[in-house]
Amino acid sequence: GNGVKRYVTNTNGGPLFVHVKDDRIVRMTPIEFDDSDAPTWSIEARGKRYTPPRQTTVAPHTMCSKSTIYSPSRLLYPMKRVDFNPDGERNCHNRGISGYERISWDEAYDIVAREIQRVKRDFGPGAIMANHGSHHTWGNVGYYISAAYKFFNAIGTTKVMHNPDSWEGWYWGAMHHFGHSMRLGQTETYSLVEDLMKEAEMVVFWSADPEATSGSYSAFEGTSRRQWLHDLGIELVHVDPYYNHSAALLGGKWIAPRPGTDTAMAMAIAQVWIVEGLYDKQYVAERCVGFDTWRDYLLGKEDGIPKTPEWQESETGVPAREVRALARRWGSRKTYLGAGGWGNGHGGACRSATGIQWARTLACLLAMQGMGKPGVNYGLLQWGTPIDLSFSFPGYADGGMSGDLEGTGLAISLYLRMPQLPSFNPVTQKVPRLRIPEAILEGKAEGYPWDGKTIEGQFQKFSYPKPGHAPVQMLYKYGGASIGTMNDSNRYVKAYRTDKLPFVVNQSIWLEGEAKFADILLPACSSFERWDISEFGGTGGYALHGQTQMNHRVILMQHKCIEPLGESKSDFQIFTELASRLGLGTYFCEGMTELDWVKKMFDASDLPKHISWKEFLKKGYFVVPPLPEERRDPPSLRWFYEGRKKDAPEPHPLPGDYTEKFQEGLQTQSGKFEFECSSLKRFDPDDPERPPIVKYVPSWEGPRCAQYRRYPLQMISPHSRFSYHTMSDGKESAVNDIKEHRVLIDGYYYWVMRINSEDAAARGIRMHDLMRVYNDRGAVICAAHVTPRLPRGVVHSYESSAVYDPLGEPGYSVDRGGCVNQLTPKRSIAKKVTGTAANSCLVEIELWDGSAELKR
Ligand code: MGD
Ligand code: MGD
Ligand code: 4MO
Repeated sequence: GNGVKRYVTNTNGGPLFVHVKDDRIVRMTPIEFDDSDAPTWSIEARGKRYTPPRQTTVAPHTMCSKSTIYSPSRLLYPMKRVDFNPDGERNCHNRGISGYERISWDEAYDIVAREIQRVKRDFGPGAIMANHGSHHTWGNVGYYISAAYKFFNAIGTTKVMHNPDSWEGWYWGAMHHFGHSMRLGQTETYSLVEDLMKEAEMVVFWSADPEATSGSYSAFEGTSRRQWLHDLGIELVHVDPYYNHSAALLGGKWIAPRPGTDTAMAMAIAQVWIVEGLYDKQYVAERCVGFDTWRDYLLGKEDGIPKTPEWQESETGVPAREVRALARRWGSRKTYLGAGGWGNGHGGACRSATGIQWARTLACLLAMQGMGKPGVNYGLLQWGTPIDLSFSFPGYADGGMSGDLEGTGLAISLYLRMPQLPSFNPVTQKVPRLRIPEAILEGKAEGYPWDGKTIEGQFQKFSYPKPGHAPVQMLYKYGGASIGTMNDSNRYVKAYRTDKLPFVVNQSIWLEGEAKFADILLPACSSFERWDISEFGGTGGYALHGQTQMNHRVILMQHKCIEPLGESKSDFQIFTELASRLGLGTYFCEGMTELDWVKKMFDASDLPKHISWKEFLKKGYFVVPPLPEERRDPPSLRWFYEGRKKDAPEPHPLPGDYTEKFQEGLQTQSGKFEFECSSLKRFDPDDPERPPIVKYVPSWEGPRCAQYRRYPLQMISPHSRFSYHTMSDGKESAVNDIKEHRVLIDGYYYWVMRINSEDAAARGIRMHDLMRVYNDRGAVICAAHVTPRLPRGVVHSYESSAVYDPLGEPGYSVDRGGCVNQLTPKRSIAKKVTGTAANSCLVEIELWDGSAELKR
């Protein structure tokens, strides 16, 4: 009625009904299912039936979408930096300060196309570097692992090799003990909700705050399930320096080790189990190898130091009796380990200098308790709902229209169902994402790859420049996140402000962060302004079957709810028109519109067996019926525990990665859980940072370091509860009004940093005072949130400010936008890996006197 039309869309924080009047979004709501939608599963546990609510949920960062779509920070027109002349003075050193003028799309395309041709002609293959963020407004066709990959392959680009930042310690560490490389060190994820509910007596949340991070892309789907924990009488423990939102909501015992010291605590737990016989000896004997070597290390036979609860006390600050008590409870109860917000594979502790040790030690703990036994597995009710995974619908990482058979999941998951022109990147030169500044400023960079095909993928060191390739002359960037999300990010600012990078084009929805350092700006529209198709939380790729975080499988038509704002266009459209300038238009889009591709993907899925295209277009979503109870997938790793053939519904690992017989045993050389890792032995048995058995080495940026005297506060910067990285922060978004996110002081929205009450008092700091947070890398102004939810010596701020607002010369002055990643170390977790150690960061804090000076 009254001229309001209801559309449907999907986002990385859940699906939405979008109510539109006169081409303007007026309201957004989660989807409530009706009787025509498929039924909901239920789980019977301990004499009761549990059923999740019949609706989808929405994350805060999605709920504020209206304010980010109509944000004053939207980039609405193609722009050129005023003092950038492609045929004359480029004034690269003025990037970030000189301002923009509006130009036509034609002029913008001409400049970008001519620059692409020029750098290839004058320098050769590799001169164009292409980079994108990790995330996107949603949609399988418009996604970057779809349209952008096709375009970047088509023109030939030096690829920016992302590090596996979400998985870090699991990928570089835990994977060597149990394989699962195709999940980057996360183990199988099937039917664990039911097993936990039926069997577990305790859940240990370790560096896990699913109520803040909601797994990935799954809004509050897990929240209703975790409400059942109390009813089921399951005991909870939270190990986190921050009394996080999950601890606050669910209750339980809170243990707060100093950041980056958890390994010591975990080893002490193992030591107690060994001494008191509280582990599964049969499992360790039959399903594992190398235990004796690790046991000897824990008992002090190697270095004379038994790793007792008393030993760990000086490292972690956690009283020995608490660790001993936890070890005894855990060793005598069927316990789920919820490591990181997914339950396994994530966690802020994996993104620190000791992240590899942490993930490895936790993997060893779970092996000692019989990983795969009923009630003993990874999880915190986030992954593993009993939905039907045999219904085929591609995930967003499965390649979309990219044609990219090498760099996406296309070859495995989609190509045969959705034939398309293949695309190959003729350039094989790569630059590690965390080393972009060095590549540009010093002309050199090295890294280890993110390649999960095999365990050994990560050992293939690469260097920039690659022999015979051109140095990077041009950057094609998607969005403006890096200053808020990468480490020691003043480096990125400096790299932009130099002649060594003669051309930068940024294709972005918002004019924020590093987008303000581009020469040419191409305005992209949001997913609300274009057609697409996707599944709620349907990630695919390395996060195969991420849908099991959801209570229902919901596949969505993403309606074009409104016309693109201003002169913005969809990424697909921009790429099509730019490709046309290079004679590649038809090759890029295959003569199809976005809506044609959406229909093609619909046809490639199992949807047409259940719903017509017309009906799907009209209704906007389809709920996949759940499996009948007797046909549910078996719980993960039960096959391994019972010594059977693998029966998990995943095509991992590669057939050739099995040692004895196909589908028998783990991916490791022995086929068993390896306390002593044969892959690390083969690679470098003498690496002190990653020895074959896991050992405790104190953090290279922590309380044991010399600089701790000058910078006595450990800053952790985990993922924001309210924004999705830089998306929905800043932009005058409604999220800014959440006082835990930003605080309005004297007309400016300041980023929040949490500080222990006594640490604050010692510095004369009170609630919402402006603080200067600094170290040798930079200084950031934050609003103080004084709290008892942190132990002394630890400060907590979320990463990912979208706003970079230097008070003086960019790269050399105080930032009041809140990019705390200006303070985090660029050093990799370990020498022979490329990974972020963002959570190992020493700082000092003082009341801010208004000064803009970086050094004093
Ligand atoms: P995102 O905000 O996901 O951050 O770091 P990034 O990948 O740098 O970047 C997405 C970008 O794409 C944004 O600029 C957005 O505006 C743009 N974008 C979104 N949708 C579209 C679209 O449709 N079209 C176009 N053209 N652009 C679009 C994430 C990274 O941060 C991650 S994943 C992790 S796990 C790390 N975590 C972490 C941490 O724990 N602590 C600290 N201190 N730092 C961290 N950084 C890492
Ligand atoms: P983090 O917030 O980095 O999340 O998901 P996770 O990796 O699980 O870390 C979880 C907890 O670890 C935090 O509560 C933090 O206090 C704690 N922690 C930090 N250092 C230590 C330590 O040394 N020891 C211990 N024991 N705990 C520590 C990340 C995941 O979240 C990812 S990778 C992405 S890309 C998504 N990002 C994201 C987002 O930006 N916003 C929202 N709302 N949700 C998100 N979900 C996803
Ligand atoms: Mo991540």
